[in-house]
Formats: sequence, structure tokens, C-alpha cells
Amino acid sequence: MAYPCEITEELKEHVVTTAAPTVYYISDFITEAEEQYLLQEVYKAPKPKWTQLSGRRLQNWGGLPHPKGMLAEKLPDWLLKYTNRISALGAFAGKAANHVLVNEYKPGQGIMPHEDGPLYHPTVTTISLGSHTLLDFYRPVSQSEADGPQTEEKRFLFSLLLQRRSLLVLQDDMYKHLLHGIQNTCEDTVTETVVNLSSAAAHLGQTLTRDTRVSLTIRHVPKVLRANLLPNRK
Ligand SMILES: O=C(O)CCC(=O)C(=O)O
Repeated sequence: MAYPCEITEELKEHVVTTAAPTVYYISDFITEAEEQYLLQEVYKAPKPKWTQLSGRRLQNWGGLPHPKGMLAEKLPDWLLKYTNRISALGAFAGKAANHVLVNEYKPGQGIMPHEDGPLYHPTVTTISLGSHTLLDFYRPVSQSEADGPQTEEKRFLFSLLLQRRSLLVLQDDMYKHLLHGIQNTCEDTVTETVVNLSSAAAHLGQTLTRDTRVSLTIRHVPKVLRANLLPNRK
């Protein structure tokens, strides 16, 4: 199937101009019924499909990204419906998403600031299920000693409020230069550092209590090894 090589007009309507380039945020990208369906499918996966990390657990679908190439596995139909919908927005420059990371965060869990790195096409798209979260953005540690101590607090730039059922698309500087992370907290207070207040239908001073959140992080891994091209191991 052919996908648009450029971001479609439909997605362009959802650009967040108050963040660094480039963020698209679509509220209610999926319906409540679709959210329930996706959560059911995530929790139907057998126990060994989960990897337990110290602050969250995850499922990997599509293969394990690797510098030598990902040994690609077909995505299940319940994910393909949504990965194809996102590819059809032109998010992956004409390519189809072929990798999904499912993260589950209980209230009080998060993820350290990090970059997604060079194994992926430089776009990350995320569907949030079950709960909102605040995704925080940081500038990288400066190499210049003149900049003094590089605490996380000093490097913090702004946050995006991701409501349940929303789609987030990050590209360009947001993907390539900034780090993103989620605080280990049970509650979020909406302040002026949240730059997508209107599109996320939130207001200043609001306190949002976290529930269990499942995120589907949907990406395109360009370097892929096909199983039938691998050397025969006897
Ligand atoms: O859960 C999220 O929205 C962020 C996930 C993430 O940053 C990652 O999987 O690398």
C-alpha cells in the first residue's frame, strides 16, 4: 500500500505552534470503544510478551530494532489497523509504520528523559490509552563547561499534555534534538509550561490524577532483515 510522502493537510491542521518544531496533537484520535478494544488486546497478550523494567513494563511488536537491522515480524491485525491509519497521515515519509512499543505506567511511574535515537525514521507517534500524562521536554546536556551544572530542572523546556485517546506526532527538532520523559508522579498540575492547553482541553491550575496509562509508540524502522534472507544456521 502506498502512503503519502508528506504530512497530509488533515494532520497539518493539528500542528502545535507553541512548541518547538514539529508537534502534531489530535485529541480523540480514537473512540472510547476503540480505546477499550486496544486495551483488551494489550492485556490479552501472554505474560512472556511483557518485559518488566524498574519503573514500567512493555511489549515489543514488529521485531527488536538493531543497528544491523531489525528481524521484522508482522504486526498483529489489531495494531495494523492503527499503524496504517497513522502511516496514511504521511507521518513516515511514504513508508509504513512497522514497529510498536506498548508501555504500561501505573500511577507514580514514568520514564527518564531520553532520545529515541537513530534506529528509527525520525518520527515518533503515540496513542495514549487509559489515562493522560504529561510528556516533558529537555534540552540535551551542553558540552560547554561555561553553562555550569546541567540539572534536569535547568534543562527542562516545556510539557505536552497527552489526553487519553489522543495521537501525538513528533518530528524534526522535537525528535532529533530534544529529550523527552515522564515524571514518576500520581498527579499533574497544569501550569503555563504546558504548551498545548487548548488542543488538550485543559485549563491552568487544573489537577489531573493519573490512572494506569498504556501508550502505543508507533514508529518506522528503516533497516530491516527479512527472515528468509538470513544465513542458514545449522
Ligand atoms: O509513553 C510515552 O508516551 C513515551 C514512551 C517513550 O518515550 C518511549 O517508549 O521511548
